[in-house]
Formats: sequence, C-alpha cells, structure tokens
Amino acid sequence: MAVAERSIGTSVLRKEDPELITGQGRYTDDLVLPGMLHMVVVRSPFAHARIKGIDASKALAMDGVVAVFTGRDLAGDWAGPLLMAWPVTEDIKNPPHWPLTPDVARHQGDGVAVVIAESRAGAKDAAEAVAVDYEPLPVVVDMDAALADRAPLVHEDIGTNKTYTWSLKNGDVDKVFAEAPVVVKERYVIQRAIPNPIEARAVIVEPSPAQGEYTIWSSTQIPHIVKVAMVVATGIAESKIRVIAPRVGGGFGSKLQVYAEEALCLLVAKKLGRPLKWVEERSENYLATHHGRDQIQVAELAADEQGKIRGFRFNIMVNMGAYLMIITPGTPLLGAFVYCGCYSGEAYEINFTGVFTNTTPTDAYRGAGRPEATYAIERVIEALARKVGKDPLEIRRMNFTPAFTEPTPMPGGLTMDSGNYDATLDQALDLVGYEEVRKEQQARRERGDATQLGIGFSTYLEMCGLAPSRVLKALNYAAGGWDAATIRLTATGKVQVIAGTSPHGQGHATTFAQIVADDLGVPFDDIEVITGDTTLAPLGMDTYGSRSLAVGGVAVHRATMKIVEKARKIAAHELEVSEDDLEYSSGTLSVKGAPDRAKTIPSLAWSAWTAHDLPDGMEPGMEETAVFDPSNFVFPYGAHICVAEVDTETGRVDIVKYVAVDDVGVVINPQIVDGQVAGGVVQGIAEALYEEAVYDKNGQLLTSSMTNYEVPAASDVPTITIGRGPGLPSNSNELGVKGVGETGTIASPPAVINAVIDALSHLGVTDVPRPASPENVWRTIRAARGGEGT
Ligand code: MCN
Repeated sequence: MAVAERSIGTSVLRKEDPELITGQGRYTDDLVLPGMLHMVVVRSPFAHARIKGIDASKALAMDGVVAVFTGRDLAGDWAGPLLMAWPVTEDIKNPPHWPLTPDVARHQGDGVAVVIAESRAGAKDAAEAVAVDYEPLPVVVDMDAALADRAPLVHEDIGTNKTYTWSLKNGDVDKVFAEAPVVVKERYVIQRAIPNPIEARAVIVEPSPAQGEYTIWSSTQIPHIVKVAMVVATGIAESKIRVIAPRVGGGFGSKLQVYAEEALCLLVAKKLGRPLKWVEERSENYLATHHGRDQIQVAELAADEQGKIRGFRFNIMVNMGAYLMIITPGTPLLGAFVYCGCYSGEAYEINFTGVFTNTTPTDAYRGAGRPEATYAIERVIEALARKVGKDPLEIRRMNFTPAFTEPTPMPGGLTMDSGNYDATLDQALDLVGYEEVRKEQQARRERGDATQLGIGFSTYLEMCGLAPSRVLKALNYAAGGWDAATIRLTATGKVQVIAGTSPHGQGHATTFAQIVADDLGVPFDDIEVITGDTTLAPLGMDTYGSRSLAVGGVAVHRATMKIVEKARKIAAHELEVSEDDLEYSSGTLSVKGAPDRAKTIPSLAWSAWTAHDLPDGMEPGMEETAVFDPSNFVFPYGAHICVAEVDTETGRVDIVKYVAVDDVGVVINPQIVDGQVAGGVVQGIAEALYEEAVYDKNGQLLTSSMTNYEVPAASDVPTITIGRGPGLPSNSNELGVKGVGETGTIASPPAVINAVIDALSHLGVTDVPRPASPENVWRTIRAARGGEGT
C-alpha cells in the first residue's frame, strides 16, 4: 500500500475558502427566520448622564412597532448582570453591568432602551422617536484625572474610580534598583484602539416556546462562554440554550466578549415568543463593541555599567472604560509575565492599576496584554542601549536568555518551553540585508536628505496557548483552559472532527483536518471539521489567546490517537495476532514483518460500525473524545525588523521593508501561518502609525467612524518578508506546536516606532507618540529642532 504524503507542514489550500470567496458564506445577518422581529438599541449620546425618564409613546404608535423596553422595564427580569469572569483581586470593584442601564448612562453609546419592530428600518425610525430625558453629569475620560481627588465618579456607589491594583514580584526588586549603577526610566502611552472586524456584530434568537428552548446565532468567538453567560443573565437552564457561531467575519478579540445585545435578544425573544434579530451598524461598532489597549506605562530597567540587565520594574495604569466586561480586568495580566521579553534578569516587578472612566469598556484586542508588554520592554531596552552607549543589537544579544530546548525559568516567574533568540535575530538581519540598509541610512545622513531612514527592532517573547487551568485559577480567572475534540468515523470511512474551538478567520477546518489526515491516513477531503455549535460540540472553551492549535489542535490529535488504539484492537482480532504484533503507519495497521497482512482505518471503521465480529466486550462504533489541559503555555518568539523612511519635512512615515521572523514551533500549514503573521503585523503597524480612538473632554468619541479613525488600506502596507527561525518544537504538547494568531500584532508596534525614532536619532529624538502620524512625527521633529513640539 502506498504511504500517504504527509499533510502537516504543507500549504494545503484552505477548505473554507471556496465558500467564502464566492460570497456563499452564511453569516448571522444572512439568516432570516419566519416571523422574525428586529431590535434596535437606543444609546446614550452623553458620556455620563442620569436618566430622568423615557417616553416611548411616539415610538410605540409607529407602524410595525411591537414593543419598547427600557432598562427599568427589564430590571426585574434579569437573573444577574452581564458576566465578568476575571476578578483579578479579592477587593476588585465590579459594579453590576446591566444589558440596559436602568438609571445612569456611563459612556457614550451605553444602551438605555430597545425598540422591537417588524422591520429593521421601522425599528430604527422608532428608536429615534424614543424621548429620553437626560441630566448630564460630570465626565471623566483621562486616567490621571479619574484618580485625582474629587474626580467625578463613574460609579458613584463604589466611591472610587480605582478598579484594582494587581502586583507581581520576583526577587528583591528594591535592592536591585537601589544598588544598580545604571537605571533607565521611561513613560509610554499605548493609545486606545477600536477593533474593526469585516462584519460587525449580529445576533438572532429563535425561541421554541413550547419546549422552552432557545437557539442563539451570534457573530462570536466564544459560543460556549456566551452560553454560560446567558444562563447567568437570564436564568434559562443551560440545557435549553444552544449557541451557534456561524461564519464570523473576523473578531480580533472584540468578539471574545459577551455583549448586552446577546442577553437582550434572548430575554426579549423569550418575552415576545418570536425570533428576534439585532445587527450592529458600523458606527455602533465604534461605540458599543469593546475597545482595546489604553495604558500609561512607566518602564524601568536596572543594569550594570555594561548594560547587563539586573531588574525590571513596570507601573502601569489601564483604562477599563465604564464597566468591567468579560475579561476587562484580566486582559493586562495576559502580558504580566512577559514584560521581561527575551531577556534575563534577577528581579522583576509589575503593578497594574485599573481605572474606570466614562468611555467604552476596554477588553481583549488581538495580543491582549502582550503587545503592551512587548512595547514597554522593546522600547526601554533601546533607552538602556542609549544610556550605556551601546548598539541596540549588542544590548539585546548580551541580555538574551541563552538558547534552550528544555523548560527554562524566566524573570516573570513562568517556565518557557524552547527558544533561540540569537537565531531568529540572525535570520531577520539576513533577510533585511542589514549591512546595506545601515549603509544607506548613513549615506542619507551624510547627504542631509529630507527623507531619512530608520531601522527598528523588536526581539519579542510571547506566551499563548491560553490554558493550564491550574495557572488560570491562580490568576483568579473563573473558567478552565482545557479544550476538547471528538473524532467520529462514519461507517463509510469519512471522518468528522468536532472541535471545541471555533475559527473566525484562522482556518481551523484546514489545519485540524491536516492533523487528522496524517494521524489516520485518510484523504484530507474525507475529513469534515465541525465547530461553533454548543449542541454539536458541547465541550469547548473557544478561540482566543492563540490557543486553538496548541490546546484544541492537540485535543484533536489525542482523540485521533484514541481512534487508532481502538482500531488496533479490532485489527488484532481480525488478523488473529496480538496487538503488540501490529505496527501502525499512515492509516494502516499491519503485522510486523508481513506488510500484506494489514487493515486500514476505514475498513476497521466499517467493522466497528457493523459490529458483526468485534472483540468480546468492545462497544460498537468509532468515536472518541479527548480533552486536553496542558501543563504549560507555549512561548513563540522572534525578531521583527522594520525599515522606515521618515520625511523630516512632513512627518510622513513609509515602511520600505518589514521582516518578521517568528518561531512558532512545528508548523501545520505554512501558508496559513504566513497569513496569520502578515495579518497580525498589519494590525500592529496600524497601531504604530495610524489608529487612535480619541475622546474629547466630554467623552464624545471624535474618531467615531472609518472616515476619522484611520484603518490602513492595502496600499499603506509593505510587503512582509517572513522567516521561521530554527523552528524549535514546544515541549508543552506532543505536536510541538506554538500559537501564531497574535505574534505579528505583539511584535510589530515597537519595531515600527523604534524605526521612526532611529530615523530621527541624529536630531536627538528618543521618543515619538503613538500613533506616529505625520502630525505627531512632525511635532516631534519640530520640538527636536528647538521649535514648539507636542
Ligand atoms: N497554525 C499552524 N501552525 C502553527 C500555529 C498555528 O498551522 N504552529 C494554524 C492553526 O492551526 C490555525 C491558525 O494557524 O489554523 C491560528 O492558530 P492559533 O495560533 O492557534 O490561533 P487561534 O486559532 O486560537 O486564533 C486566535 C488568534 C487571535 S487571539 C486573534 S484575536 C485573531 C487571530 O488569531 N483574530 C483573527 N487571527 C485572526 N485571523 C483572522 N483572519 N481574523 C481574526 O479576527
């Protein structure tokens, strides 16, 4: 029998693409149910206002309007507020977050009422006719102002805008800093970002009143978590709720959330006994979908005279916005352990202070905590290089943790799986043509060109594969971190993979099928991957933290190997040999030394299904489930180099070369991995150069649409040269894989900003605000030249 070609490691084309690129993907808004009603949310135009009264009479009198519900109308119907699953400290302030606020609107866009009508247009018109009597209250937007004495309080009843303080300390940090001959200290502002999925959010709820059952379609990354949160909010039994995430259209972390509209649709559909749809408009997405980032960081390094790092210390304020959503407080903690980057040191301290403001809540945004960590360390390491007069590459190399393939402790307190930081840097330098670029930079300097060249580095360390449940408990996260898969062989030898993670653009249907194709030796096209349905795939913890492969994919592999073990028993029985006499290769179990005496997996599946002659006591059928809870995270790492031209007259930045070398361990599908890296890099470049959510002092979002929130166009984006480094397998799982979904977003912002600073270093520039927009860069140059600056 021919040995099947290995699928893992090849760029098999994505199974999901023919449907998606021919416009046949079924997104939530494509779904139309008989008798379906439409919901529109009436949102507060004020960032902070008391709701004195709501008059819905005009709206109710309009054609096709079925109902209007205010926050007060529904107050008695909820079983509990929206779920916040990560109370990071015992004394965290977590005021209840109701799907519609009954009394006070706390950010622009806070929902105050819903209008239900026969058509979407009718509901929209009627929403405009709902008269809300607001009493504007003092607003606080800025974190420093929110923590000042007598600041307006976002939640009056808790008496403070400070949400929590969370700290992590390893070693004698104070002593190390007190004794170190060199200390650098810098302040960075990570601006707020607004996620922009291709499809904004959408929800449909179909009630089956006779059965008391509810099917929820939601454009979500986390159907399983949504289900639990719906139980908490509505009290409906878990067994009566089915959540389906159909085609999702991107999420970037913004759909790692349980939103008010999901709970509202469910409750109102239950009340009215009719299917109900809500679809978010883009302008609503800017106000009502959670935002990301928004930190003020004070970063310090203690070092010896040579620049060898001894201690790390970071004090960070994080803007929570107006409410704590599903993991708002925990999001910064996802980066807490990697503020040391790839570097060694004996003492480590990090302190986060969460702050309430009258702004849209923040939560996970691709990278979630780790882009912020990487930005802090990859900027402050440059400050250290300047302070001790060393080349930024030299300072990095002398502080890298030496190459390792066995579990190795890091200053942040965790244990890393594998890494060779010099190797990824060497490859990146090679790919960028480092010597040539430096020469070109020098030539431009000497000529005094208006357009200067800068080279920026980011040698980053990520932790992902969010899982070990015991670690999550130690961090006070409410849920576990395992994931699950079921493999079912049909009688005719086809394979169904039922996975607990669900994709929103990552290509799980392809990569999971590749794993199974190799494990079972069945054709790739015979494998169907089923995801995103809590009834079909009841076990799952969903997709975020680049965990789907390193946790869920490993569960797929484990379930498949259980199938092989069952098949081995049947083969031994049929071939009348002992199990030990069989060897397994590419879907065939054959007798050692007699390769012609063999059974294939599909034929054994048929035997298991007919059950005519199974070993005594064996259950018929061929279906196995595995649940994987890894003992450690995985730690991708790498080196990104950005070469940028900066026009010193206009402040315009153009990226002319971008190299991304990311070691993600064993790669299942190189093309998908390249796509993930490229998409992530573009997102990071956008944060570095273009995107910024801006509020005025009244809490009005000034960047409230794509016309003034600059999402990059394809023409703004450079060609990204991709490398993989040494490809050291992870020892956290038997596939040797690490995650890739966030590497690019985590690594790229400091590479870009360091490049801009490097281009202007001859002017004495050591900092540029994010985003490095033409205006910000121009002001920086002007200030450096002695004019008025930022
Ligand atoms: N993969 C692989 N080999 C590896 C690592 C991964 O072939 N060594 C494949 C995986 O099998 C999977 C894909 O690459 O098909 C991404 O895998 P993984 O790194 O496990 O990440 P997740 O699937 O868990 O995706 C989550 C991650 C996050 S957190 C965000 S946010 C994100 C992202 O991925 N948002 C995205 N990628 C996105 N891609 C798109 N198109 N849209 C988004 O919204």
